[in-house]
Amino acid sequence: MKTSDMLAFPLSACAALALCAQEPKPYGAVPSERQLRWHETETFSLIHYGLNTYTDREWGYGEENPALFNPAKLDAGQVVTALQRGGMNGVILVAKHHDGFCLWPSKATAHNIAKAPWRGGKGDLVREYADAAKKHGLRFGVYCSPWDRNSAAYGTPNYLPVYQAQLRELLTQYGTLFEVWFDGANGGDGYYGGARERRSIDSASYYDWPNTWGLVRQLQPSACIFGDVGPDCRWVGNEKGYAAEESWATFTPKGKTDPARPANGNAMNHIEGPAGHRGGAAWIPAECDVPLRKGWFWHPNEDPTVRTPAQLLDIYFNSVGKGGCMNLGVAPNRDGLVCESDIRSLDAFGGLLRTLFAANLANGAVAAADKVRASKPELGKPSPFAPANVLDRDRYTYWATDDGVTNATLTLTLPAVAEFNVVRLRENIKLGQRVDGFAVDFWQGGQWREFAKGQSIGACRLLRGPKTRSDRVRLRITRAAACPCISDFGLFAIPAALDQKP
Ligand code: FUL
Repeated sequence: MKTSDMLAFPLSACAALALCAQEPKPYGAVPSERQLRWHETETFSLIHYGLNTYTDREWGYGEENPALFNPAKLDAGQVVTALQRGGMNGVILVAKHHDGFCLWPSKATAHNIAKAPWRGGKGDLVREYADAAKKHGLRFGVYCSPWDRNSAAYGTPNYLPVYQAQLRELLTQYGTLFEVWFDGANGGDGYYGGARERRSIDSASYYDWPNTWGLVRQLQPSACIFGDVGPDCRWVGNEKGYAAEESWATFTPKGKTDPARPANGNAMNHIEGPAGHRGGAAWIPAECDVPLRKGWFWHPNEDPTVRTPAQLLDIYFNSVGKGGCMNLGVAPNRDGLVCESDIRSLDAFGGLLRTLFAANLANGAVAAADKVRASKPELGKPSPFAPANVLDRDRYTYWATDDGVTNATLTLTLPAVAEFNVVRLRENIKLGQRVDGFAVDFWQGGQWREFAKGQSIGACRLLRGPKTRSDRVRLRITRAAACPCISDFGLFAIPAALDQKP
């Protein structure tokens, strides 16, 4: 605009325009940068592999002989490639499980991979996974069990420095990590350096969480910390990979001893993980973990338990499709490789995801809305919050309404009749979770019919319905805590041959 035009423009209209052209103010708790990257990661795998793989156990006692670990064919590249083909964007390695055996040559404990014959005692499995992940473009993370059934010091004050030293090694030697997993299982019987007894600790205070988590913040500032109730992502509260039908990324963790600052083991309300809390105090989205097989570790008799691609797709809809992340447990076998049955399922699932989301049937549609923020058609310029923003591939450009407008409808007119059975919605979560109620309708036989409705949208809401043919689809925002900021409205079709119920 030229200066002369600006002067001709009435001051009050100018001020109003400036106000409305501003971004809406964030509503409630919002994600940090590290959490935004975590949401974008969507799918990753948790690798359980170690001495338990050879002893056929889920929880090693802590006395297992490292001599058992000598996988001649081990190839982290094979595992990571299988994950990548399976649609996974990250991998978290269980570097130490409850049995205390470290898969890297730790200086903090003698019970580590240097004691194994593998690679002549020079092996470092964390390094091999970190390198393979980097090579194949997957993000990398680690799980280091707080509970250690091998350590003689466990249960005494002398253990914490050992645990923190292990973490420090993992946080400094293997490049950038996207997530550090803190498991909630704690205390009980174990080998404990030969004592073979039961040791209980107060998990709220024993691990000095503020300082232990502080190491992650200090040494890996972009890593999300996973724990029962956060602080960055919460356990979904079950090991089925399912969030609740209406799941919120916000959560108010409650602790036994310090209600405001609960730590792992101190958490009172992790059972509320599936749904989270509407308007919760912090942004702590659900991480939905589930093993591909029955157990987290590989067991010789569990080949028949490998989940089918249809089951994995269902999990995906109930995790990523509910605004969380899907964390799929994969268990390499005694060769240190993903076995054929698992590869078949991963391949089919990954292929299914790629096919499903390759063609957005809303591409080329014309988007229009009854209400648009900062809409000034007289200026001949589209609003920065135009409805068309829901059609680009950017999660952070969005359609918005003016402040205080919490009912609005956005209609997509498709270039031709399309057949879809999946709808994808996203909010620009940088501005918080704002929508409380919505419905998706399609135009058929001269009237609008409802495809689906719900309450929460957040980072991603996937709605699966019957095969639907239409050339007009609309999103009705029926309730919102603040003006809606919708960044995605996509239409997809699960190929008929793969559209099976799990
Ligand atoms: C649980 C652990 O006790 C299991 O062994 C497994 O590691 C799972 C992912 O978390 O709490």
